[in-house]
Amino acid sequence: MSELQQIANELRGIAIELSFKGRTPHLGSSLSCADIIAALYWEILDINPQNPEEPQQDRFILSKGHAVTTLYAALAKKGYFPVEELSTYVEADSRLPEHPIPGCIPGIDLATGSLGHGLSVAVGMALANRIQKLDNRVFTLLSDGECNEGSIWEAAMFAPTHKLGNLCAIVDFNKWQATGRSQEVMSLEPLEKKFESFGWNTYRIDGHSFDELLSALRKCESSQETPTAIIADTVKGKGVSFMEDDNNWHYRIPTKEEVELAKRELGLITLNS
Ligand SMILES: Cc1ncc(C[n+]2csc(CCOP(=O)(O)OP(=O)(O)O)c2C)c(N)n1
Repeated sequence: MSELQQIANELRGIAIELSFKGRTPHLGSSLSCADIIAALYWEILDINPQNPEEPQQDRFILSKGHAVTTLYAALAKKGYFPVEELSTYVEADSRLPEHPIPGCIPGIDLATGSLGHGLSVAVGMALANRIQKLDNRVFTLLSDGECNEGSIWEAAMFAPTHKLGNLCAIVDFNKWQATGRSQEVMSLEPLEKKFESFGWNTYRIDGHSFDELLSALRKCESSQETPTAIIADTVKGKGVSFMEDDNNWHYRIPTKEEVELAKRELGLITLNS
């Protein structure tokens, strides 16, 4: 297992524990994007966790805010806040609410959870960087169901018009939304062609292949004039056999036994432990 895969699985393990402890849903959503978040935070983002307010660094907006447990896991492991604080998740007065809120922990720039807003704000941040001649980039992670919202396509039209080459939108295309198959609720295909026709550099990749993820993410260069869209084909619940591609895990909370089983599958607990 590669080091990056190991990290992604650790993020998955934390997301599973948090769902169990906090009795919060959206576990399948957190698991589908763990590889994307690991690739971003460990290989791509130029960030300074010790000084998150410093303007000269890349920014990441988790537009699909309901998957925040994976982001909390990454931010803790990266040093934005103490790992021990994860145990306070969703408790009264915790800095780790069920959806991300800026001002709670460092590293969260936008309140998300109400879907459809991340790309518009990321566009604004990228434009602000361009105006201020800052060369840092803005990345945002969208979900496929979220791409049904009109606000996404307004932002998608704006970004190429204003030559926002410092912007990268990644779609965690796990083919499910809350109540059904994305294709049946409102079809997005061919999604990469839609972004392309709006003027984006577009890549369609396997969102669980680190080679493909890193190769596509590295193509977002601040010096370019064209924004980048990465359509990442993923599996909801990825990494745990009994959660994969089963949309019950959009809402279901694991039992203690399921937590143990899942962590074993992820290589986080040996059979003897
Ligand atoms: C504006 C808005 N409407 C409804 C919801 C409730 N909700 C939470 S997750 C979700 C859909 C999840 O599907 P998708 O966006 O594809 O993300 P996934 O969980 O599959 O990664 C919905 C409708 C919301 N968060 N925001």
